[in-house]
Amino acid sequence: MTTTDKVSPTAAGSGASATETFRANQQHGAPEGVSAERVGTVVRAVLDSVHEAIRAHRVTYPEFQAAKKWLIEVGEGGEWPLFLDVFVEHVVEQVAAETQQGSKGSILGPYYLPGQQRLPSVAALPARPDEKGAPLVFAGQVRDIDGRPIAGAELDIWHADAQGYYSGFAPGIPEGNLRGVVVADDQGRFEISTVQPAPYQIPTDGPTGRLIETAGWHPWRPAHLHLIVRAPGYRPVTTQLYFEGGEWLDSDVANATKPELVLSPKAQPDGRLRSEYDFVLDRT
Ligand code: MBD
Ligand code: FE
Repeated sequence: MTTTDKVSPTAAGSGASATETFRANQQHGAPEGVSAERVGTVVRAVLDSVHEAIRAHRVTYPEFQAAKKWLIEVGEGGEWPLFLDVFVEHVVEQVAAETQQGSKGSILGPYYLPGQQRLPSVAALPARPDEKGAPLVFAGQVRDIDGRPIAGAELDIWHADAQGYYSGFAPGIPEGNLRGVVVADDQGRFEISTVQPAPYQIPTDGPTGRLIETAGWHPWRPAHLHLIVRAPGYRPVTTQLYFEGGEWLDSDVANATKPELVLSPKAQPDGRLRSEYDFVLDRT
């Protein structure tokens, strides 16, 4: 059964679909690259900081029980991928970025689906006949850190629609909509036609949304394109690109924006918005 067979009609269902997707993409057996020693060290440090917060803020029994109830609900609602990618992944990405040259990365988030349609270097992402949103052309070149074009580099791209919904994680959107793997030409060039996505709102009817509301934060991410750019012999770059002047750009709930990742699309004579962005990959 695929994820898209079980899309829930509620906004919070996107969390549950993200949990299924995460599980489906994990290797079976012991997780690779995770040692028992590190579990002891890191979990100890996390628990120590929880204990410190309890002491510093004089956390009470009713508060402890409320926290336990909420944690159970996050699991039952399948919102752990959503919660962890929104509130934790950006720091993991920062640490990982310290050892990688080339284009800036950003977080993967919960809505990546592997195995999408492969498309030529000049292509339109699969879209509905009446797809809403301003037409957008996204073009550029993939090069190595010495400036040489990388022929046949893949741009695995996915983004929300003009209502802020992702195919595979919201009802009524065709499978694979606004997703694709664009294969760059022999000069590493690509030109992708799509539509401008809307900002993304964390579902307000689930436990993550209720926490955000209760804490008085906002549930928004600025509009963004997701990309994984890859080529054999190079370290893949997982990133996101944002839009100049976009709402929530300076207060992303997921803390995943960087100044280098902001596009400035210009209107072309044909009325479509166009943005250029080049990627640089680091050798493995
Ligand atoms: C998103 O669309 C997203 O990109 C992240 C990181 C978290 C939640 C929703
Ligand atoms: Fe996203």
